[in-house]
Amino acid sequence: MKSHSRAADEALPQCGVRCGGRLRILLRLATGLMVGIQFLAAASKAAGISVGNAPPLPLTGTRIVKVATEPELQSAMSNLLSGDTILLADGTYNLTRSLYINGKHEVTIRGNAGSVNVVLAGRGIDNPNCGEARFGVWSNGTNTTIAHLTISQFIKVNPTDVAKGIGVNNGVVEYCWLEYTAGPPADHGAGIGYFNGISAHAARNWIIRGNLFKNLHNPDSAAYHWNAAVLMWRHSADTLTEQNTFFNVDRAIAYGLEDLAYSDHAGGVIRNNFVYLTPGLMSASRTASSDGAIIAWNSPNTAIDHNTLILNSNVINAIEFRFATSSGGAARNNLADAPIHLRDSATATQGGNLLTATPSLFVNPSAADLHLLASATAAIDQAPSLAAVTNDIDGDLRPHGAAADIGADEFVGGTTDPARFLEKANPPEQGKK
Ligand SMILES: [Ca+2]
Ligand SMILES: [Ca+2]
Repeated sequence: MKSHSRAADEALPQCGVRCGGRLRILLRLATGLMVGIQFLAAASKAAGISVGNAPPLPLTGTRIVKVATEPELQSAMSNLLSGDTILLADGTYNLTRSLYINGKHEVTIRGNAGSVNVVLAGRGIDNPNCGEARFGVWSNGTNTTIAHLTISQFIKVNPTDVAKGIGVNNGVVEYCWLEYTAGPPADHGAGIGYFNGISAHAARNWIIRGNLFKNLHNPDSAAYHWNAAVLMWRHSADTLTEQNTFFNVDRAIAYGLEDLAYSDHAGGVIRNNFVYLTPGLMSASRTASSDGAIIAWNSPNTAIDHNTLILNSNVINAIEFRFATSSGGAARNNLADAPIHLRDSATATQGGNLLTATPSLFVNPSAADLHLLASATAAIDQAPSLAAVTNDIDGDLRPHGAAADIGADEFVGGTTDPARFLEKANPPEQGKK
């Protein structure tokens, strides 16, 4: 089977619009993904906001440019200045052209509130009539923020110089909905089924928080079997990936892939994420080459703490560090039904992990709701305290009770919040099921 290679990535889909030449995709959402970028601030328990609710975001920006129609939106983009906030009125914007943030920085594109009130609709990468609307958003600017939107299509960001690590830094993708709904994308030059949820090159200090990645899964017939939903690589560093739910994805998170002269990724944190794979998702032959659901390959000093992974034997390892350059990292307090693996001379500190988890510990595992049941005493109050992890997937503070809980959920009693965003018919603004 093909591995995810640089050559493949540079053969990215061409579609007759501005996606060829020197452009490299930093952040790419394949056709059929639905993206609901809902809010930027972490859910605030203090404000009485339940999980899934979208706390209001302060409206900031040098200029606030209000738009209510697609032509107004395009006009705002044409006249874009660094520091602009484009504020979209509720509605669906059928894009006639991708939104290009070209050479501008500190740009925000957002709705007023919620996640489903504003929809940016592209035309689809596999649509021969995609025209100038192949992506939702394309950016080469730093500090790009996208919020309170649903985006049907791509977000694409172009780094300046991958080899020198000069990239598009400080991006934020929070509370997104990324669902693959239409089978693997056609072959656009990199093989059938080449996709990622988020694929970032030369990206530093990105935050990927509170998203749902669902059904990013290729059939065995596809050329690519292990596309990561979150792939941060090619001289990326210091990514924070937290509080996300990964449901039936081929690979959840990859920090680095290749054994290069430079760190493919460096530093960063992966914490408080749920990963759930339905039994039988993978064929046995595929499972045999699965490596891990969360991987740090050529990624030194990466901390992978307090994640919950129920893989149901689809993937051999819950977490894998690979290559000697992957040193100085840690895997602590993870709750999983698969091992932590050190491959090709990688090293990592390990402690507090419980790797014999069963579905019986969780509220509704088949729906990727891996919140702990009150009966999950093997995990509750069993984790050594980590100074760097002070909350959980819900924003509940750790430790609650006698000690912190193993895995992504700190059990605080009462009604357990469901996993986020698992049904479009259940808008996250309405919170609980
Ligand atoms: Ca506890
Ligand atoms: Ca909790």
